[in-house]
Amino acid sequence: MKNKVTTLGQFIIERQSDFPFAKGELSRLLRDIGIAAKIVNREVNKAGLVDILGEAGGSNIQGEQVKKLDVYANEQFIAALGSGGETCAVASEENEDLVPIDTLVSKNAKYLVCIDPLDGSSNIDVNVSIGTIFSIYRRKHEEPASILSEFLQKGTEQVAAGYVIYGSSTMMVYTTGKGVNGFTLDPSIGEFCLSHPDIKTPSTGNIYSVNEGNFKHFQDGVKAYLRWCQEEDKATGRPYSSRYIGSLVADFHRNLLKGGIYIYPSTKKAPNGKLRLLYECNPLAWIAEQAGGKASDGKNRILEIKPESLHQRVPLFIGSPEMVTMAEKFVSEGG
Ligand code: AHM
Ligand code: MG
Repeated sequence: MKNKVTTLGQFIIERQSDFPFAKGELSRLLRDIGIAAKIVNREVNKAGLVDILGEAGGSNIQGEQVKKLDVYANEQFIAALGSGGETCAVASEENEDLVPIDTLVSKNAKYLVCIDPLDGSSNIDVNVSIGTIFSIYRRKHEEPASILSEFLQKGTEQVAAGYVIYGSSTMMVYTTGKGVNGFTLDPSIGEFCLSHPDIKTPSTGNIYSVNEGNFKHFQDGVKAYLRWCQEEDKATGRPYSSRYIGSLVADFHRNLLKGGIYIYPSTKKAPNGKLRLLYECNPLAWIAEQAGGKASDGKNRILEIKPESLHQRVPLFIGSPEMVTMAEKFVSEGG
């Protein structure tokens, strides 16, 4: 007999009782994100047809403007969140300012969404895995004037967070604070199906992921940690393997399943690193922790950093807990 298939929609309904005070709004919001992800997935899959359909940013054979995929993804997610009616504003990597959702259905919406609609910009046009990252907060006050400050909640206040990876298969992975579950898109039925229930990350691994091209610009503690990763040591399985795709979601996802550490440290040019706290680091940090992993800026827990602005950057050390702890030790000792 075939195993029972659980779709994302069924799973969300089954888990609704995890939120005894919610009336199904968060479930509907997650479902809306799943629908937008499928639409974006369709376009991402067609990206290889640029010669036929027209290059992103240029025009197609009908002379129509072809949207860049990241712009397209942003519009799709914002439209899905807008028509769903549960979101009152969105903070997106693609928009300098907050995007208020002002529709009749969203008048009393309770949720705020932070999103990186299509992460891994350098990989979008070259058929390499990319992703979407999202983070959801509950509104604390009703006054419109407070919306910006409500987006600046610590990561510990997230009510749901997840990512979609557009890879060799497309997956959605999310948490609502009760573990992490992964769903693989079955294109033949157009549904995300539960494929990775209750994901747990190994406590240690043998992969380190960092842009070593920037090595010269790293602080001494990070350099010392990377040299340590490359040393030979049978007991800890070193030297570790270096794996770096340059798409945060893809690098994070692989390390989550196999064990490993992803690092985007501060550099001389970028003292706060590159990645954004609200829609890149916080959601992945919560997923990592929910899977038994760890996420830090080299010193402090990512989820406890109080954001000061929407597009704030922070250094990121994330993955298997023992590896992140070891990297922190090198950083604190300074080399
Ligand atoms: P993006 O939001 O412009 O795509 O930048 C984020 C990406 C991450 O996905 C990736 O891990 C990192 O930037 C790679 O940066 P670099 O090319 O500096 O190594
Ligand atoms: Mg990004």
